[in-house]
Amino acid sequence: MSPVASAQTLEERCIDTIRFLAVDGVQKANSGHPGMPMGAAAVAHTLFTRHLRFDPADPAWPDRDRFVLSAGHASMLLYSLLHLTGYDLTLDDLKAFRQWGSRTPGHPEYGHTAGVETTTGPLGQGFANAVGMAVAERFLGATFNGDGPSVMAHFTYVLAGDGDMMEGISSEAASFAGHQKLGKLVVLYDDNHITIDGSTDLAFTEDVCARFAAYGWHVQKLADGNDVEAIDKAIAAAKAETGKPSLIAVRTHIGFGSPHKQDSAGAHGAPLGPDEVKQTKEARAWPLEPAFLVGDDVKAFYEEAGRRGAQAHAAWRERYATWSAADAARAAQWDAAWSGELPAGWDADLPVFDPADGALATRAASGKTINALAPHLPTLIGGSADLAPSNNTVIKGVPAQQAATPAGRNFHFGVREHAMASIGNGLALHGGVRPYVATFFVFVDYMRPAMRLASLMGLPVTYVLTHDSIGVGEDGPTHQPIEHLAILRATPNWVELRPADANETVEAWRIALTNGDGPVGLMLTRQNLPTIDRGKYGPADGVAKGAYVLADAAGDAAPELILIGSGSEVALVLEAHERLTAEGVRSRVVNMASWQLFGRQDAAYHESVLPRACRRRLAVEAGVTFGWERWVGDEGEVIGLDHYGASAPAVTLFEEFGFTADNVYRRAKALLSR
Ligand SMILES: Cc1ncc(C[n+]2csc(CCOP(=O)(O)OP(=O)(O)O)c2C)c(N)n1
Repeated sequence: MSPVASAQTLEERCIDTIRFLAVDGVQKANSGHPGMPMGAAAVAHTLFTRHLRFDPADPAWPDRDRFVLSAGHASMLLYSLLHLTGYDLTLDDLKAFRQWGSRTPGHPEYGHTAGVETTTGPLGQGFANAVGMAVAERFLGATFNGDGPSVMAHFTYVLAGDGDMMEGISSEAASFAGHQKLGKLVVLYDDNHITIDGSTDLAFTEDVCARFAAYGWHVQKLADGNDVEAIDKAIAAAKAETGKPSLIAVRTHIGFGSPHKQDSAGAHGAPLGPDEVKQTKEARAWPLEPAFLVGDDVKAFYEEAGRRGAQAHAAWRERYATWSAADAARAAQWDAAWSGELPAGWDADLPVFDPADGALATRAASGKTINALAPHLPTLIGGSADLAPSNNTVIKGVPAQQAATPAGRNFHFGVREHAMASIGNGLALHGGVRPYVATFFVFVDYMRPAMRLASLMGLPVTYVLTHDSIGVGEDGPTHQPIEHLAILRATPNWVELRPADANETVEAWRIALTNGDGPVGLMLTRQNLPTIDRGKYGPADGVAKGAYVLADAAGDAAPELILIGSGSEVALVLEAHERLTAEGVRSRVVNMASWQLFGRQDAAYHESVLPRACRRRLAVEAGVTFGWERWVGDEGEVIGLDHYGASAPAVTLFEEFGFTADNVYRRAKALLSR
């Protein structure tokens, strides 16, 4: 362990400053996690002052190093360093830790606090986000750098704890990173042997270093988490190893310096308490008053690190100027990619589908759309968790993303949905790329933790979710999503889109790419769907409003019946509508592709689509009826599926479960006669 404070050097006082900012912040809030910041202070200090390239004046500089605090509960560690190095975070902000309206929430929140690269707290997510950031860096470097000065060449660092290492997602992500040989990813593992329940011996006794070595990582082990020189050297060695991602396992001591709580779970998630704070400060020969003490020399030391970063940023700007002058077209692409705006003409080649061309699965229409977009959007990248041929996500004629082909745009995530979704978040967080990820819709169950965070952070990730209902057919109930639409519709800021035909699928992609401030999921069919005759029915771009009138009662008469459908069920509803219309019923068809988008429209638009006066409403969707009462009202009905599916050909399943035009017709008649 380090010498006590009586013999303290400036750097040791810097490190104790971090420790006591965390101790005082948690104590003042009377809530939070002091232990890990105390134990890992020297690790973070060494990284921030000797390696991390950042500019506090411009936290969004594209080529900054990324730092992810995967152990988000140790947020005071990050906030302290952001404050000390000169980010827009004051001492008063630290004093308002965990309070209403503060810039220092309990866990770091992306977009809320300058310098926070991603929202962390759900353990393991930050680790996988960082893998996404590292692969984005490699892709952009390979795509844009060329032979001259590099505009994209940075490292991605992670500080992770035992909890991150226990979570399955970090294993998936580490396996992917090892396979991909992400040489500029450096993970510092805060190996303090303590979690909430107590010692890691209770539940976590594997050899983490051996595991990472087996994944193909470069692994180093440090015995003393306070040995700044050893940490410095290890980070330097990790950076020098460019053919493999690096793990540095650092033996640290949770609650370092606390006489009674060091090395115990008592230091993990509760304030030390006034007595223990006092004794800890005494043990470190730290002044008892004032709390939140930052010495002038300490502040100057950290601000100098920030200034070095500003110089690195200035040097990058010069490189960028030379680089952009060498190839204006390339620079224009770069600028567009980073602005998040779509270049002129991006949608010039989007396909238009004709009913005469025959039926088409919406997954197939999506594949054609991706390939029409790809030449215009050079940083549209993505792929599938080993279902690429089924998800139709491959960009034709370009290589896969691999170590040997780092400019490749087709990602093979392997059978790792959880990490895929989180890596997708990391790609979006990094910036410069437009990511999409894909799997069968039912497997969003394996991705939800990361999807929720994408929604919370407002990340423009697109999810291609095919095989969206019992239309899966023979694979049976394990592969047939039933409740999934309801779950995602309940997720704030997650836009679900279930297009009814090929042309709506094109529009759905248009929405996904222009939505900007949040994730969009496209629920697509395995089975063929007829292409709706847009000469006769409403235009496909109606899906932009979530729900729209696809077919109406003759002569603009007020409808006496509204049939509502989504996705593959819209065709059945249309057929039933035609029969009813032929019998003189004033029927309207509403295509409700997205509750989330429809919910965003104003009351007047809602009234124009679902007039209050028309109470006879019948919704049809091959999923749970949960929530549909919102749209059909007290007097409406729903044809849905409140049980799991079955293994049989899709046509049989639709018939057996009542999803036929005939059944829609009969149920509508019954509703009218009630
Ligand atoms: C997915 C998830 N599960 C559970 C938790 C609750 N939790 C927060 S910290 C923690 C223990 C983490 O232990 P470690 O990473 O060793 O952190 P340290 O004790 O060193 O602070 C747990 C279980 C969480 N934040 N995320």
